[in-house]
Amino acid sequence: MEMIFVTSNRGKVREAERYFSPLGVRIIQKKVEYPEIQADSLEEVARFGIRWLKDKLEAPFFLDDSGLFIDALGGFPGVYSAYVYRTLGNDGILKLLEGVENRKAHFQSVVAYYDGELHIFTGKTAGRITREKRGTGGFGFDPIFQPEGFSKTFAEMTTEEKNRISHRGRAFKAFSEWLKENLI
Ligand code: ITT
Repeated sequence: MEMIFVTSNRGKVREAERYFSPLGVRIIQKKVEYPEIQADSLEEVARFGIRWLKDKLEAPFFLDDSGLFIDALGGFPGVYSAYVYRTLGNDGILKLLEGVENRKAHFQSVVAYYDGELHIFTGKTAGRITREKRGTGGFGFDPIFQPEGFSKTFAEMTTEEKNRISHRGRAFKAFSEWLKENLI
């Protein structure tokens, strides 16, 4: 079967392809910009995205809204992650955390699937912000995020390694289990 993934982010598509192709699901990227509202949670942003898209696209389709939450910054950038990545980038985050001992952070991902009804799948990964960028794989904040229990950053992992433990991989797992029961 085919699944439409509404995203402008090639990195997310690569992870979805690696995750879903062994399950016989072909991922088709659709770049439709949808408004990312200012809200308190990723789930609200994802729900709004679906509400906005559902009259414009033929169902079924899904989207992913993710964020990096840094403990020492009170959860910032969180729902503002895309903006902060564009403006400050990884170097800006490292600068903000200069001299800060508490490096704890987590990634969260909300996958919203719409097939006439809305289905939400979430995943979370705890870790820490490194002192310098490491690795060239992945995308976004991957070079500065080291998941708990691992010595590599996400950017030093293969897509398969990252998928096994990442926020998005975990949300995809819940999504694929639901698909197996309901569709494939
Ligand atoms: P779409 O909304 O079009 O899917 P986006 O890149 O704007 O793409 P998000 O709003 O979900 O996606 O992402 C927020 C930011 O967090 C963005 O800058 C991403 O690069 C970054 N990000 C999301 N998932 C990540 C991951 O797995 N590893 C590293 N950075 C990630």
